[in-house]
Amino acid sequence: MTDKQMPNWQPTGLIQRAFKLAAKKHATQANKGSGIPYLTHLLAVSSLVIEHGGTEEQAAAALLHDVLEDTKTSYKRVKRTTNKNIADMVKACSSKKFGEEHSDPWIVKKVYLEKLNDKKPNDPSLLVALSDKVHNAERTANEYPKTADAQKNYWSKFNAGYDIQKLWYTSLYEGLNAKGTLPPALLERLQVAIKILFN
Ligand SMILES: [Mn+2]
Repeated sequence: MTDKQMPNWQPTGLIQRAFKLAAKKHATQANKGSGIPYLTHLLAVSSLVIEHGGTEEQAAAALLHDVLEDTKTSYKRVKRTTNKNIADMVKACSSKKFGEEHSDPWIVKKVYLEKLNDKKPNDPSLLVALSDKVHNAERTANEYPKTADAQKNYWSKFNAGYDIQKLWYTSLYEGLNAKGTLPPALLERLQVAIKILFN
């Protein structure tokens, strides 16, 4: 007799293939200002997705969520390696690239926020997007300096400064929260990190 509970899902090969493609495509990238492989972010986001009830497809999409935006990989390649559901989620998580004429970092963010607001509440990419924002915000909060001067200065290493980052994170939180379908515990983690960063 055992009351051992089985996992909600078993890997079918999708998540393994997603990992293999992500590890290969992001192999030369490190987190901002460190030698830590970028793969840590992808694993953390996928883990958050799984911890909050995500499916294997959502977990696989999390591993690949930056592959279109940050590497030379096509939608077709993602779809061929995994499937259409996953490729569509990855595409939904990507910000559109603009040419030099749109170097204003807010324009890219504004387009992403508009796209987010148009998404149906049951869109499977939303859990991946929220997990991505939670990991970014918590990682930033963990390395955030203690003094006000150093805090303002901290944002200079990002393309967008303090004011844009604040508007970006608060708009993201509001947009994701408004869907009414995402795990409250995960939304709260984003809110807590935002309070630390932009108090
Ligand atoms: Mn990301």
